[in-house]
Amino acid sequence: MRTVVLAGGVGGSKFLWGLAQEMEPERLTAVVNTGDDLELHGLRISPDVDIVTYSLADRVDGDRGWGFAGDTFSCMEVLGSYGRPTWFRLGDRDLATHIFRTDALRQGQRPTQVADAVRHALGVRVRVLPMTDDPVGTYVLVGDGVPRSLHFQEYLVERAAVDEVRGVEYRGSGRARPTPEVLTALAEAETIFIAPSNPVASIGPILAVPGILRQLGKSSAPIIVVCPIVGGRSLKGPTDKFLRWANVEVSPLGVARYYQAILSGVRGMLIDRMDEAQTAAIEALGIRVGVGEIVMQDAEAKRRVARLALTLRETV
Ligand code: FO1
Repeated sequence: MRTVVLAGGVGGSKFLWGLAQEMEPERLTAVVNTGDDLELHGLRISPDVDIVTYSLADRVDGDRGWGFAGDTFSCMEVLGSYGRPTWFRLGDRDLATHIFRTDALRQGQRPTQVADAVRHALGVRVRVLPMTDDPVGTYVLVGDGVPRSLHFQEYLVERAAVDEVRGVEYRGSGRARPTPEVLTALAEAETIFIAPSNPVASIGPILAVPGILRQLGKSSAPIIVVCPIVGGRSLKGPTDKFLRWANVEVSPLGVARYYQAILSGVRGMLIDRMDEAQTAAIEALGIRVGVGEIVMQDAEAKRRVARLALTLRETV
């Protein structure tokens, strides 16, 4: 069954890793958020694409959830001594990816081609597609009074997501075009999963690309959401802050309503056993609910969540 997963970084990569063990990886395509991309030290960095690729290659640092396992940060140390900012830590091995990407883009390759070259070099059989080849930047408005606008990575990493979210902008998304690869993958998909990533900051930029939303609207493939909220809390990062800003209840029901307001094809949602009491309310929206343990702390848990999602797919 040809399957597409809309994914952000860490949550998306765990779900994809599990799916890649439970189905034929060649039938799986990840459409990955690029709103978190940034340029630092003259290098083009695409964190979510890299996290997904390194995870699928079994090369990601399991504790951090980003970068290569066993990486060192010698280059950062020296850059720091030159007075360069070091809040966004690029490992020595990771830098090779950014150098390769930056050089290839300068030579005229598309981000999609670069991502494909990296995943092939790392032996990844799942197709990893940036959501667009056009520039999109997620910005977060923070502060009382006159709000300040921070790039998503400044908000998340430099300021450790301490600020309340006052607004979110997906700059460039209105002009961004989906790539032919993304359009074909969506058109051919028999199942579309939305990974347990931040619905506003990670999946939001993907859905903000008009051509992607249009193609999702045309698709007859069921859309199945893996819930990023368990027991009223985010599985990872500041998802709750983003949901509150969007006036979305921090619960599976809130997430179900949020996606249903944007997408017509939401047919299933996988929620945690802890939230089982919300099943009837979500099913009243016309969304079939699957219940299980969805926190993905180890390899077996990732595989279990993938199996639960695939089983739910059979019932919608
Ligand atoms: N996250 C951090 O919390 N601190 C970092 O210094 C950091 C560096 C980094 C470098 C490359 C990369 O691919 C990801 C990196 N991340 C870092 C993760 C990243 O900020 C986020 O987890 C994602 O963008 C959100 O999905």
